[in-house]
Amino acid sequence: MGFFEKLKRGLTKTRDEFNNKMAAVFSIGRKIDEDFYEELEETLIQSDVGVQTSIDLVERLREREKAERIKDVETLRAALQDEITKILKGSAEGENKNRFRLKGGRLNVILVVGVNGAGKTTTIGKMANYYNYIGHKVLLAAADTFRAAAIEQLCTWGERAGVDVIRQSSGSDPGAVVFDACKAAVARGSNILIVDTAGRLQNKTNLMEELRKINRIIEREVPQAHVEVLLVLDAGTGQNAISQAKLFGEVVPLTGIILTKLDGTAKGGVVIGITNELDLPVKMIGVGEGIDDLREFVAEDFAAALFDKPQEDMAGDGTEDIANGSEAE
Ligand SMILES: Nc1nc2c(ncn2[C@@H]2O[C@H](COP(=O)(O)OP(=O)(O)O)[C@@H](O)[C@H]2O)c(=O)[nH]1
Ligand SMILES: [Mg+2]
Repeated sequence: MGFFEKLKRGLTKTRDEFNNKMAAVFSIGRKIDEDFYEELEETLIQSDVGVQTSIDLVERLREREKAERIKDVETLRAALQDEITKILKGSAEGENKNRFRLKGGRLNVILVVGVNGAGKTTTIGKMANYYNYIGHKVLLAAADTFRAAAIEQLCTWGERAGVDVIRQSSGSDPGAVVFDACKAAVARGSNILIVDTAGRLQNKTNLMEELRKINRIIEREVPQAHVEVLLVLDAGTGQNAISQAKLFGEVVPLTGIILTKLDGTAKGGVVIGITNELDLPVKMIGVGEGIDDLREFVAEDFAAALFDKPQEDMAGDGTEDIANGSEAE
């Protein structure tokens, strides 16, 4: 299957679902009244946008209807798409915060956090493969030391991607692994160090301690490094993803989100709620289990895809190959 085919398939469920629901609300010639706004709010909530964000969006539309003297639903629909794009871009001023950019001339540490099964290790494998492929010096750290299988899984991805993994035996201190990995990254002149972590939410205190410690070690050992803390969320968990994000945000300074498994769910609307309620940009999305199933998130395209009728070509699919991954400072 070609690249475009994969993209198209990746977002099909979310797109079709959102599309059908919106088509029902914004039916041609419909009057803009109280009933209309109520139905729109309900439909947004049903599309996993989240209660608060749905209310916010409807409020913004009411304001625009008045300010711009909007009389027809077609124009209002375009305004909704516009408001959703603004939310997804993470800024009303036009600057796009979504773009994931590496810093040139120094080490980039990417700390990957999230609950068990969210897709951390898989995503790290995809990222390692991509950055290695375009010529970066990538190193991985197996700091999910709780189960031997977790370490093995990362090593398997490392082999597939052609990237080394710093590891210790299972049960060892994750902080020690990160310490070793920081030293190794500096010694080898790596410019990207990606750290896999455990996500055992059952034991919140331990998890918090572990992540805080890892964060401290990175700050101490490689103070010159640019650090990104990316939270991996399974799109299929819908609104639950927002509470996970809040919890992790209390522990580590999150800089962005990677939303996985968009290929298997119709709940992609959750992206809007996450960005709005947490003020965190979605940086990348996972659209499959394969090594090249990771995409850069493009706000405008994603929003357009939600409103576009399914098309034969891939225009407005909401994704872009994660090209141009680096930027000099
Ligand atoms: N369909 C699909 N499956 C994914 C995606 N990302 C991860 N997975 C699957 O989700 C499961 C858990 O992933 P894993 O990386 O082990 O999660 P971790 O516990 O957070 O490290 C695995 O079976 C992965 O193949 C994705 O974007 N799409
Ligand atoms: Mg894992």
